[in-house]
This record gives sequence, structure tokens and C-alpha cells, in this order.
Amino acid sequence: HGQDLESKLVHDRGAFEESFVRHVETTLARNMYNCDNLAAYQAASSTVRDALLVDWANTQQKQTVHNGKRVYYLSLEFLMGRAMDNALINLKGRDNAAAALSDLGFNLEDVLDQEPDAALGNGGLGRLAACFVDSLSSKNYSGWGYGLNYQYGIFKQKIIDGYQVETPDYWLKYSNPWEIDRKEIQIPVDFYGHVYEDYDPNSGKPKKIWSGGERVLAVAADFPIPGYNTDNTNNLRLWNAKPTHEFDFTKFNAGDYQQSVGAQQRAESITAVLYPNDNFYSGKELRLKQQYFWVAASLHDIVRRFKKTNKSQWEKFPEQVAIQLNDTHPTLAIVELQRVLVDLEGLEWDHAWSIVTRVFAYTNHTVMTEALEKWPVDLVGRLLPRHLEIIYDINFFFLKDVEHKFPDDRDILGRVSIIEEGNEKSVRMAYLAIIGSHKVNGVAELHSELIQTTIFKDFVRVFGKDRFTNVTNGITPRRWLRQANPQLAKLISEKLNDPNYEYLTNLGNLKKLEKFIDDDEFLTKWDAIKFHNKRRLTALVKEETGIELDPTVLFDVQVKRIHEYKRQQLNIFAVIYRYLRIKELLASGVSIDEIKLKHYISKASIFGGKAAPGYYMAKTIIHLINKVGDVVNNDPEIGNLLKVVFIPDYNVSKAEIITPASDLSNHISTAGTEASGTSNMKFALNGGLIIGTVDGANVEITREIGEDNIFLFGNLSESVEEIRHKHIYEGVQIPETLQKVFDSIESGAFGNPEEYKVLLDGIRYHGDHYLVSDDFDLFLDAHIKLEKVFGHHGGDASDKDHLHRWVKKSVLSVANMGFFSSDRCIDEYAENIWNIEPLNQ
Ligand code: 26Y
Repeated sequence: HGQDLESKLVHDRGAFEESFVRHVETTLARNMYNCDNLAAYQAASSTVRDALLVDWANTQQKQTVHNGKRVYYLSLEFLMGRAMDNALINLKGRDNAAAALSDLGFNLEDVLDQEPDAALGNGGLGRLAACFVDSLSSKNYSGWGYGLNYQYGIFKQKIIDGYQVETPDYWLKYSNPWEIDRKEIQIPVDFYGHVYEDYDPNSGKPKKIWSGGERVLAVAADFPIPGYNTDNTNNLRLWNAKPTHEFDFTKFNAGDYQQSVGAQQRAESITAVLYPNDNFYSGKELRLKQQYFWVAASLHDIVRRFKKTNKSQWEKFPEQVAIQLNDTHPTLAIVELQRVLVDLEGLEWDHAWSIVTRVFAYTNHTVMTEALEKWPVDLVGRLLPRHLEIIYDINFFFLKDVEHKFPDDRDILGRVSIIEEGNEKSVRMAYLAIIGSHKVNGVAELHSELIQTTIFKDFVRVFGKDRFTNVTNGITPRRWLRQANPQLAKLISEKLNDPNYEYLTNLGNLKKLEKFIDDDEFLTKWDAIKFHNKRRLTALVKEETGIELDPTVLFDVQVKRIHEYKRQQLNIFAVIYRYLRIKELLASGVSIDEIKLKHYISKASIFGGKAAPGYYMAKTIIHLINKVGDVVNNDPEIGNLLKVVFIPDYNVSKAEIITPASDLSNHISTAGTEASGTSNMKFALNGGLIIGTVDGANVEITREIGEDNIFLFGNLSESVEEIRHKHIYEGVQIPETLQKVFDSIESGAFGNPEEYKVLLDGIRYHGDHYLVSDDFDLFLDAHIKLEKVFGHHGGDASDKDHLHRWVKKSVLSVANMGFFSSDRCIDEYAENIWNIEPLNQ
């Protein structure tokens, strides 16, 4: 019966309309005469939600009966974006919903536009988790996500006078139709307190007891995750922190009622806000509290589910449960499981530890030391006294093994110890994660190689090469092709003779597009779709910034978190250089048309991304981009030859408009710093070409699509250390070209030069850690090369070869991006790390 209902709601126009009206009248308590787009979104999403819940309940039932192994993906960030379009696509109900809404007087696109982004993540790591849950469902795995239900996601970014201003993102202003409150699932989590020793009355052995000092309740909120072309609908469980019902009667009796209530209310602060740092560790107590709260609740939930069918047969635990740690943020889960098994379940230490290490696996996302978590021992001991003891014990047994293995190496013990000695002793979370896991993976080949030869090289000696592996990242083609670029997705489905879009779960099928590489009509259609998408972006830019772009010019895009290592400064310096050269040419009497013909093609440089609120250098870069935009865009001589745009508040739903509209995107990190990158995959999958360094997944993208179809430049990661060394000992050489740029900035061309002093000095006098000076001319050269190719593109129709040169590279990119589906990625994790198989539908 449930299945029928689901199918009707999504596939029967009348049933959709009926349900919509019912939700308007009952859920929203309004009537159809008083139903705006927002109300329409709420009624429509409630209808879709009702349909999802049927699949969701059936899936959970099926998985329980099957009683196979489940994977749990622990991530502090799930950057989901909007849910409704994705749900309609995955349920194959989009056309029906559009028709039904149209009958009722609404436009589907406008209704979809009402949904706030679920922005519970910072950037790549959080979006990866969102792609993974989509693939887990789509490929019929039993896999849950566990995270936190922040009331405030990543801040909203405003640009005021060219500066980033952060404002809170209160995304739950209206009730969230995708959230199923599980108020009955409440798990107590303790903090602080003390540890004492007692005797176990059963065994007569001594036993540690942790008596917590503060208790908070974790209350579950569930989000159904529909798969594409399958009924499989997994669960994303996000915890809310709530006060306990217990009351501090000592305080109450002392007459301090007000304070006692206040203390209870503070519980909710644990899940109030996502920390806005990306790739930067900042040791805040509340962040550690978030981590333990989430880890304790999730593990308790997992253990309870296991015990329901398996009682205390702990040997079976690793056969039933795989837990993936998304970076070190959930590393305390390793310690918590050891505590549950030893202190609460009474297992012997070694037996417990062998279970723990079979369950966990750890994904590393960075080699940069400033992003590695190192919690002060004092803080851990105060917040989690028993856990600190267990960490010391884990370390003790580990170091004993290491000593046994390398009796002659005096230094290795200090190097691999979980505890870093020094002024402030700290817990190296990455080391704890490696020691407590059976597999450790990086996220692209180059990155996985680098972690094994640099930050974790001692652990390769200790545990052997087999503990380390690579799983190259991927993205979900449902959202990042079908949803973001419906016209291209449709053209592909027609060309592949695949009316049901089966290629979206078999992305290797894209290869068949190569057959049409000389089909002029096809290439023209392809190009027209890019143009359509560029017009869509032009409208967004106009709306957000007031700037009018010409959609025929090259759209040169860099959107991602603002970070020195990602080198938005390299990009904006090159834009300034271009502007200065154009001005020189104009001053020497060369006409604008001649410049366009002989020197520079017309382009728009489009930037977007958030800076962590405390990251001064990143904020300076944002300011410079905006100031350059002010000057260039208002220069009456320049026209459409050059425009510079900063799109405020870059987020997932804006990415869905920006990505399909790019001709060229920048992935230009200093070699060896970007673990993988995933937006590079999104752009290439949408037919945008890449200008990039030999870093992260760019390397594998090049291998797949061919080096003729990507513009690579820059020093290689092997050379970076040596160059940095040279900078420090011999000084930094600023090339003439870059010097011109610095001179103009210092002349005040882009506002008060004082504001950019840290940025320029970091390069000139403080070692140019990110090799901007070394890669600048190489970057300019790469541009000259690629602009020759873009050149007459879309212009001179008589020059047939040239006309489609760019478009052919675009087609060849898309045709060879099949490898980068997150479905492939999840299959690799399932086979090599989790040891789980899909459930047959
Ligand atoms: C320590 C803590 C504050 C912290 C918080 C967030 C540390 C790191 C992060 C986020 C890291 C992140 O997003 N890393 C990115 O992960 C992507 C998915 O694997 C990679 O593609 C990308 O290269 C990497 O920078």
C-alpha cells in the first residue's frame, strides 16, 4: 500500500495536486487563495517528503531484516544544499511535479528557489560527505551518515565597501520539511567530572568509573536520502543538543533557580553553530565538546542497534559495523568505543582493541600542518578525564610495540607518540586516528602518496604500506550534471540513446560521446547550451552585483573557499597585469578592436568564496578583488574587454548556476597543497576547461581527459620544498611582470595601499610560502596559450577548424570524466575498506 501511495504522489499529477492542497490547508493552515511561492514550496516539499518517507521506512525495514553489515559515515559537516529538486530527480517525479504545479498556477523553478540551502559545512570536505550519502543510497548500500544539526550553518557573506561581512544563517526560520524529528531517541552525553576506581562485584577485578559532571541530551533528527533510480533511501541522522530533564536540586535549594535554568539552557549551544574554519585548526573548547557530543551519541546509537539483534556477541561487531572517519574530527569515537567495550561491557583491553581497529577507517584531507588537530592534554583531561586515561593507555601499548619493532631507533618513539611533548602537551589526533584504524586513505593519488612520504612516513614503517591506500574523490552526477545542467544532461541522454538517463549511475557511458566529436551540428548544440548557461549566470551576476556581463566573452571562474594555498591572489594579480597592459596599449594609441584582435580576448574574471572570519590574509584578498573590480568595471575605456566580478555568498545553490556557465575554471593551488579538489571535477563534467597546477585530482583528470584538453602550468610538488628553502636563504625574486602589479597596488590604484601591505610583504619579504612569484609568469603563459584556442571561438564561421577547437576539448572533457563519479568512489570504499556489498533491490 505504501509503495502505491509513494508512486502516486510523485507520478500522478492529480494525486500530487490533491496532496499539495491538503498540505496548504492542514500543514500550513492556509488556503489556496493565500498561497505564495514560499507556501507553495512548503506544500510541495511536504508532498515529496511524504513520498520519501514510504521508501525510507521500507528501506530501514529491509535493511533490518537483511541484518547485513552497515557503514556509518561520521562527518562534522554535510554541505547538502537544497533537497527538493534532488529528491524529485532521484524519484523521477520532476516532470509530474512541474505539470501539477503549473496546473495550480506555480512555476516549479520559482518554487524550488524558495528553499534555503542546508549549509552545514564549509567547503570540499562537507560537500564530499553530501555526495557520498547520495551515492550510498543510489548504489543500494546500507549506509548512514551521522553529524550535527547546527541551527546556524556557514555564515552568509555580504560584501560591504569591498569587505566581507559575516551575518548569521538562521536556516530554520520556517519549519524544515525534510527533517523528521525523533524526539523519542534521546541519548545522554556526559562531560567533565572525575574518574575513580571500584571493584567489579562479578569479577572481583578493579574497574574504572567515570562520573560525569554535566549531562546533555542528544536528540535525533533524521533526513531521508533518496537514491537515484532505486527505492533505497538511507538515513542521515543529525543530533540536536537539549537540556536534560534532570535538575540541579542543590542549586535550586540554594535559591539559585535562575542560574540553574541558565546552565540547562546552555546545553543547546553545543549544536548552535558550525565552526567556519576550513583547513585551519583553532583549539576551541566548544568545538571539542561538539566532537565528543556527536561521537558519543552516534556510537551509542550504533551499539544499541547492534545489541538489539546480536546481544553481547562482540566478535560479530566488526562484521556488522564499519565506521568511516571524515578527517580527524570524529577521532574520539575510537576512544569512546574502547571505553564502552572495556568499562561498560567488561571486555579485556586487547580483545576490545582488536574489535575497535577492525571497525574504524580514517580519511585524511590535508597535508598542511596548520589544519591538523592537536588538542591540549589539559583540555582533554578536564572535559573527558576517562578518555585521556584511555588515550595514554593506547599510546603506551602502541609505543611498546614500536620499541619492540625498532629497538635501535631512539628517536622514533617521540616522533610517533600520540602525545606531543613541549610547552603545552597535546594529543595528535591524526596519529590516534591512524593507530585506531585498519585503513587510512588520502583523497587523490598524489595526495595519498604525499601523506605516506611526509607527515605519516613513520607510520608506514610501523604498520607497513598496507594500512595506507588511496580513494580518489568523486562527485554525484545527479546534482552536478542533471540538476545543475538539465539541458546538457538531456542532450547527452539523447546522444547516448538513453532516455531514462541510466548513464547517471553508469557514468563511464559518457565515453560514447567521443563518437560525435566531428558532428558539427552536435558541437553547435553543445556550444549553444554553454551559452544558455552563461546567460543564466549573467542574470545572477546582475542581480547580485549590478554588474552587466557580456555572455559572449570568456567566463574565467574561480570559486572555492578563499585561502592563500588556493592562490586567488595569483589570479587577481594576473588580472591586474592584464588591465595594466591594456591601459598601456591604449595609451600608446592601439585601438580597443586591435587589442581584441592581436593581444587579449575579451573576458570576465569571476570570483566567489568565503574567508574564515578570523583569516586576515584571506579577507585582504577578497578586498583586493572587489577593489580591482570597482576600478576595471568603471573604466570607460575598457568596455567588455575585461570585467571583474566577486559573487557574494558563494554556496551550493549558486555553484549549481556558476559551474555549468564556466568556459574556464581555476584550480591553481601551490603544488602539493590541495589534497584533491572536487570543484575541478564539477567544472570538467559540465564542459568547462581547466587551468590548473599539477596538484590534487588535476593529475588524474589530466590522465583521463588527455593533456591536450587541460591547461597545466607551474612548479611541481617535488620542487616546492627546495624553492621555499631558496626563498628563505637567498630571498624571493619578483619577476618584472609581478613587480608592475605591485607598483600599481602601491601607487594606490586600488585604494589605500596600506591595506595590501601584509599580502605583498608576505611574498616579497616573508618567504613567499605559496610560490606566487615562481608561478606568476608561467600562469601568464598558460593564459596566452589558452586564449589562442578560445580566440575566434563562436566568431568566424568560415574558419570551421578553429570555430570548434574549444568546443571539442569541452566534449572530450565530459566524455572522459566518468571515473569521477562518487558512485565509483563509494564502490572502492565498500570493496577495499568497509567490506560491504550492495543490497539487491
Ligand atoms: C581542523 C578543522 C578546523 C578543519 C575543518 C574543516 C579542518 C579541515 C576542514 C576542511 C577541510 C577540507 O574541506 N578539505 C578539502 O577536502 C576535500 C575533500 O576531500 C578536498 O577535495 C580538498 O582538496 C580539501 O582541501
